[in-house]
Amino acid sequence: MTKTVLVLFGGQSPEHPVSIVTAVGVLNALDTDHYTPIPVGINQQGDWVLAGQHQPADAPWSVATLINQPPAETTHTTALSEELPEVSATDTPVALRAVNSHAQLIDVEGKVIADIDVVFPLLHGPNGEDGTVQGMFETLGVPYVGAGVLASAVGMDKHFMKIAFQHAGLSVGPWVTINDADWRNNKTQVLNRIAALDLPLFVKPARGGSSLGIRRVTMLSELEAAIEYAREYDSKVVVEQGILGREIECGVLDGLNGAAPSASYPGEIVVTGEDNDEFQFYDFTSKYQSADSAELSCPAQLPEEATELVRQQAVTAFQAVDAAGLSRVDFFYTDDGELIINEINTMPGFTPISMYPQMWQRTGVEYSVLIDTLLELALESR
Ligand code: G1L
Repeated sequence: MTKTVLVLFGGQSPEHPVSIVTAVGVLNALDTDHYTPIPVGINQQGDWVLAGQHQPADAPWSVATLINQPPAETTHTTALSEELPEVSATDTPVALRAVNSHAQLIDVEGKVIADIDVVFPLLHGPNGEDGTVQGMFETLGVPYVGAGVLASAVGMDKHFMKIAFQHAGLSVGPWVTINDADWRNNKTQVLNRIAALDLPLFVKPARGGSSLGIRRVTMLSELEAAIEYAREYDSKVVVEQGILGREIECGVLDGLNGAAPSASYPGEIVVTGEDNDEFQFYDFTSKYQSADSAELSCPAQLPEEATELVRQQAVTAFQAVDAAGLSRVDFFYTDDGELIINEINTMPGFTPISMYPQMWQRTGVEYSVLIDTLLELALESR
């Protein structure tokens, strides 16, 4: 008997397309001897629909057979399609419910489509990776891959993330958090606190999975506008002092049977183009377009002690936010050899060519093994 995996993707976020590509990667790599995948897409309206209905019946994630209807007309000719079709108006709306402490995927009439053993959530942004959807799974009592409610929420909140890291003894860069009330009532005081930081500054919405709403400030005269801009995305804003250093990332994978989490080799994106400003940061577009001028160096070229420190601190960061499953931890490595933690991502890019799976591959763990391990972790009684 295989376990039924609900692969939940899409969602109401700008990263909807990234999520679809990720779902295709996971669905193609899933070990179908042990798992039966059921792809469910969340469309831009927030509705859950059965995906894969337009796939050929022999596609690994075809659900045409499950819902007892012939596959729709399709242009796909191969079983391993590169793309899931656009979520269309004819896709069957579905919902998840719990009956007799078991999760069931049902249609709108309440007919059971499948019993669900585990959920693989591939969602970004609000209601995806901020702990809310994880809370729904907890309430339904269905196991799910990845971080729980608390770690997901902390991983989405740059203010609380930094506090958790500091408490665990990790170095975070200087920063100022601006709450809505602070900004409305004590603006001058807030601006004075920020003036104590060194330029350039990065002004960011405190909660936001993407790079949206972020501005780099090189003159204090630009600061207020940058804060107002970030506030369009979140009423809470963090202002960070820019850190001069190399960006080093590290993958963390939880251990099975209570074993400690392990860390991949550290990785670094090496940009070979001319655009090499020290403080340049990936904007929303360039972050997700694989520029051929950028490539992964893994293991990153670091002194041996620094490599070990990155790996240890990545595991410390994972534990500091009470993460589970996997996380990608991002650091700055300064010219004086100091390591400063930037952030943890409890839902890192996870296509087969994303940083996290690539770093693990260089460490000797294949994409399909990652997926297997994550599902096993989720199914372990915790
Ligand atoms: F479920 C996991 F494994 F925890 C998980 C969930 C989500 C890993 C990675 C992701 N990543 C994404 O969903 C995304 C970055 C593609 C969001 Cl669109």
